Amino acid sequence: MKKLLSASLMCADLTDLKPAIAQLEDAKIDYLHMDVMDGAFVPNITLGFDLINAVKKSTSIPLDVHMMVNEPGRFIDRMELSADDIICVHYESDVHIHRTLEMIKNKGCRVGLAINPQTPVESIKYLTEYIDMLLVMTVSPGFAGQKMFLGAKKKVQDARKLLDEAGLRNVPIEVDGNINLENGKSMCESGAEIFVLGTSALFLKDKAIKAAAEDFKNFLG
Ligand code: S6P
Ligand code: MG
Repeated sequence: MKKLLSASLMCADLTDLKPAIAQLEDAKIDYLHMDVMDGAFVPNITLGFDLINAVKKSTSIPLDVHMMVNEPGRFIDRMELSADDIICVHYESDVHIHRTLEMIKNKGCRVGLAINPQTPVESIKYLTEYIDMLLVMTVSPGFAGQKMFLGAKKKVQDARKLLDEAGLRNVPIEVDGNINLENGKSMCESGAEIFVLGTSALFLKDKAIKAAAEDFKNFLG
């Protein structure tokens, strides 16, 4: 499966998004990763639905919306998205998350399911047929600039095995949190196919976005 890059927009210059999005288009980034936080499921508040809808209208890059909010089903209707866009919700964020996965499918978007570092991959065993993507968090969600948790590599391997055994080789694994040039390759070898790039690999002080994206792609080979 082709390796895809998803740029974490909360790590861009939030006072000047248009040039950042133009650079991401130029760099042929595959997705814009939009982090939605509610100050309850995670201890931070980030991008909101008005911004998501505005960004959607301003670019042809598909959106990869990562909902870090309690009961995300309450907000699915707030987003004006299309069939290429992913809405990803956390397994831990609703006791009836299966219903939310169906809501996303009925809306006509791609369905993503995310799991926190401590959530066993087996937790999602009976939900795999409802999803188009599995997001394995490689940090505890809430903030950019954190360090990858120690079990991340093994967890991606276990997640890939679970999906393959379910006959779902075509369901990609996304990794999010501290993905960089050092750990990118082992994430890739472990079975990750979509890489969320933030402060560790794409929005860097000493390198332009396009050059950083190219370095990461070349590195993966
Ligand atoms: C974190 C969020 C992520 C971050 C991304 C930032 O809760 O879901 O998408 O934006 O991890 O990248 P980095 O390289 O700063 O960790
Ligand atoms: Mg994220």
